[in-house]
Amino acid sequence: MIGKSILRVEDQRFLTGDGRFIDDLELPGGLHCVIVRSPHAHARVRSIRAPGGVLMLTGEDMAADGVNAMRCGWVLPGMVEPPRFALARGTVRHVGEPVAAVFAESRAQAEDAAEQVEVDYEPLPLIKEEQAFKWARGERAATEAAMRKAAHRVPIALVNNRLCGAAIETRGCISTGDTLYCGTQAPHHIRRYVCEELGIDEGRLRVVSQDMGGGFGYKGKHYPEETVVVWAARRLRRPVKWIARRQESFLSDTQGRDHITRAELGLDQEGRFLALSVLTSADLGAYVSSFGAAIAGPIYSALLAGVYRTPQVFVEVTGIFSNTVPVDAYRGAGRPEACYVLERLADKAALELGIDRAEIRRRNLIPASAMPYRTPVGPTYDCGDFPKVFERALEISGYARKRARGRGVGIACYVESSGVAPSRLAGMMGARVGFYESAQVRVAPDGSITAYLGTHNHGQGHATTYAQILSAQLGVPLDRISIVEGDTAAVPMGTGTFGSRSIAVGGSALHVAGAKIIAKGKRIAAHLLEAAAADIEFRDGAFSVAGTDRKVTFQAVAGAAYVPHNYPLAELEPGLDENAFYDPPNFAFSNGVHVCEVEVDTDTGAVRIAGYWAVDDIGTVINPMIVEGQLHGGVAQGLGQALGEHTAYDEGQLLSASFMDYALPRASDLPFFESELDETQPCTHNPIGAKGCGEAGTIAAPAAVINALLDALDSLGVRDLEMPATPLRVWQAIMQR
Ligand code: MCN
Repeated sequence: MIGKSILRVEDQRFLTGDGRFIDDLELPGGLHCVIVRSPHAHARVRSIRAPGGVLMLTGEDMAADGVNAMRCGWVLPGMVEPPRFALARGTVRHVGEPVAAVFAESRAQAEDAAEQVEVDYEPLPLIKEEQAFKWARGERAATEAAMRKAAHRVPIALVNNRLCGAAIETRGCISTGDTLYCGTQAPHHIRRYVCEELGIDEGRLRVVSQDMGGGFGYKGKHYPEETVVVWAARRLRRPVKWIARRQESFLSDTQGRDHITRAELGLDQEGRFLALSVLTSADLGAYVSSFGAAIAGPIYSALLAGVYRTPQVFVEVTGIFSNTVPVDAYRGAGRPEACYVLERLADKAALELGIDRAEIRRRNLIPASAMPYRTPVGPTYDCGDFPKVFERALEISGYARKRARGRGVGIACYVESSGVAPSRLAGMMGARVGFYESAQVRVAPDGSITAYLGTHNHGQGHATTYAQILSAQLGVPLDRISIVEGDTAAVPMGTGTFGSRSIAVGGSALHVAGAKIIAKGKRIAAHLLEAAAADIEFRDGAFSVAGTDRKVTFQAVAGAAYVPHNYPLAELEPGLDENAFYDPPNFAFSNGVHVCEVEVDTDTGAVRIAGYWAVDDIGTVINPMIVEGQLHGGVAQGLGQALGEHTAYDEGQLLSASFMDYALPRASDLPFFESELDETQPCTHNPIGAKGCGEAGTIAAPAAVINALLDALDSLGVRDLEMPATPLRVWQAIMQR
């Protein structure tokens, strides 16, 4: 079962039109809610008025009900956290900030009513350089000293463009007051935040998140509308439904990336890296969203050693506020930004020192023999054979091949902190939540199994891969295993799906719960077989007495557990139902090397991806087909960042609020990807040896593409290109050289 490309069991539902998305849900007697949003980037709200007959609630009503400010999930030491309310109280800090909620019997009526709301704003100047935090990693003085001794110093200035997510279904929240239905990647976290704000016991709110057309990181965060609909449903004593219009998504979904970085690499005569210093300014938007600060600070900075053996690395991140939509996780979350800095620098250094771009990397890769390897920026990599993966990627991509004019090739090596996260480490850096995962394995009397996990499946194939893990462990056929996620009433506890954590953390919790099932099953089997528990073996779905042919099936043991007529009741509870919480001792360090070949039309600046090769080490692979799909999706998003996507603001006004302006890649823009997995380095600290794969492509692709483009344009004298490298930008770079 482990390592088999089993077709995704969940797809039948989607392909036959049986998906149940958030907007499919209609609650009898429900009201439709439309949010009135600020058209100003920064303003004082003087008054809000609605004509008679319009049912409207505002921040003042929330304040009168004692609703607390929104909570963010991770607060860095010394961080400034401007109070953020689900409905604005007094000021607004970005276009799209919720100001009032209007309710009516139909969506159309609510839209009309919202247009009648009159808000008197006093526009304020945009905030400038308002600092949220400073976060540093590594030794500043030692890095400066090493830099001074370097034979070569290579500086670079980079922009990591701001992105936004684009799930097929927009966000939505529906509440009865006792239950919140919403498309979220982290139902238990959302329950906690909403309950804290409304002052209700967590046991009294159920959060349900089913099909939602993708999440991409941004649906894992806490949003104002979640609190608004639960509060309004309680106050109005009617169900309340809010669904974002697409344009509203651009104005209210958290956005991603947005770094400005100046970095310098010091090298010796032979091109060996001696010191790296990185200064980054990270725009957090108007408020600190759930993990916005953590991604810009700890998560990004921890990966700035990358796959390289640089003895001194110093990183300083300044988090700043701006009058824009808050920034938070977007697939990759901090890791693509780190990879981009390192890989652009490696190429620039190669060019300046006259060393081949593969060769300069080869001279600096951390060898497998150095594992476990402690980086100067915090993490200790437990395993990985970076040079092996590297050489293989060069080989399958034909890196050394001579290329036609107008073509270029680029390399990007990455290492990723998947399997987020050891709770203790996160706590030391300001996290307000834990990062374990929980799994419950409930065996029915007939031997079939339902497993409940705190992660969330929104395209990753969990219903299949989790079942594969259990099937391999317990010998129960796949079609007798059901996976339940996304309902706080069914799943005892959970953290959610983000940071490519489900397999490494959720899968491990599942495995630990499965082991408890086997341990208890052995005791039941020992009783049935009249043997000592220590003599019972479990293999191929049956319990047997070691060295004999006496055995009892898993199904028979399950039956005995629930019909305990012949059962050791004095020493064992009936039932076969086990729970496990798994908190990872370390991150799972997925790594890989991606190579991209591009072809540039130098007359128009149009770029075609001519080839894309990836070799990834994600430890033990559960389902190669699903993993390949995850890698493809990730690469597609990474190519989107490199070539087309950009969230543009002008004086606080969003210029890219539709898909006419925000250029997602299309299928016809993408090549066939060639991907290989190296399974020789299983994760050393989790029971299944798996590392995450859900973000890998997004991390490596932008750097691989831009490096390839600069290679293609090298003979034309182009030395720098900003993302997204649209045809206009490429053409301008050629003209301005
Ligand atoms: N897998 C495997 N073997 C491994 C690693 C993973 O078979 N060694 C399988 C897993 O069992 C799982 C899938 O690959 O079915 C992804 O696992 P993992 O890497 O643990 O990532 P998560 O399930 O935690 O997914 C999160 C990740 C993130 S952070 C974003 S954002 C993202 C993504 O996955 N958003 C997605 N992939 C997405 N895919 C779709 N279709 N839609 C999104 O919104």
